[in-house]
Amino acid sequence: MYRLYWSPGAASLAVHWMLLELGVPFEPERADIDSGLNRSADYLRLNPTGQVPTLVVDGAPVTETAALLMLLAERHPEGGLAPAAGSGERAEWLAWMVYLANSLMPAFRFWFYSGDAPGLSPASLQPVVERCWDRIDDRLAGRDFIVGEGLSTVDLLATMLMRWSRNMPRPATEWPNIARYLRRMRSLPALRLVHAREGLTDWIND
Ligand SMILES: N[C@@H](CCC(=O)N[C@@H](CS)C(=O)NCC(=O)O)C(=O)O
Repeated sequence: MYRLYWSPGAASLAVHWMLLELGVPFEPERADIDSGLNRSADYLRLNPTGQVPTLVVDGAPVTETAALLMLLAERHPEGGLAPAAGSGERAEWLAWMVYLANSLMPAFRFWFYSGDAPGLSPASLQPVVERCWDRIDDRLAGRDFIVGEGLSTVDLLATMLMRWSRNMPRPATEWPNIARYLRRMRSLPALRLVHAREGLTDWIND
């Protein structure tokens, strides 16, 4: 059994979505950022950074969104959310997971939490994010998924990050291949379900 500590629309959404996509049992536990639950003494004991997500796996807390998606893919290979180890697509999958975790994740962190990166202005972060959309948009030309022929953890992470851009000066939907890709992603039942469970009504029906 897993226990997921989550906050609406936060980085935990990708892990929440994956658990629903896999159909595995889990206990959702709110660690809402807006109400400060992520800073409670109990939560800080589990995750001293106070960030979400934290997933308790076999009694031990595990953190970092990309790592959690990869861990869940490894523990549930039957879900098909990662190419098989040793396959040609596996290297691409690894590279895309690490790319998203190294590029967009920190850029968004600094965008939303400017105190983490004093001196980095929104104006300096915007081109960093937009260069990532350029690269992802190129990748999506003629493709339905970022890696391979089916949904993978890369799509879960990328889609969540695309949602985060919705109020930026140029949201990801301004890139044509990403816009087409998101129309498809937004129709996926588990993505719609996670939005409903997290009480999110914006973006999913755009
Ligand atoms: N590197 C972490 C970043 C997670 C993160 O930044 N989470 C944000 C929400 S999107 C958070 O918990 N913010 C509350 C805080 O930092 O106090 C990961 O990939 O999981």
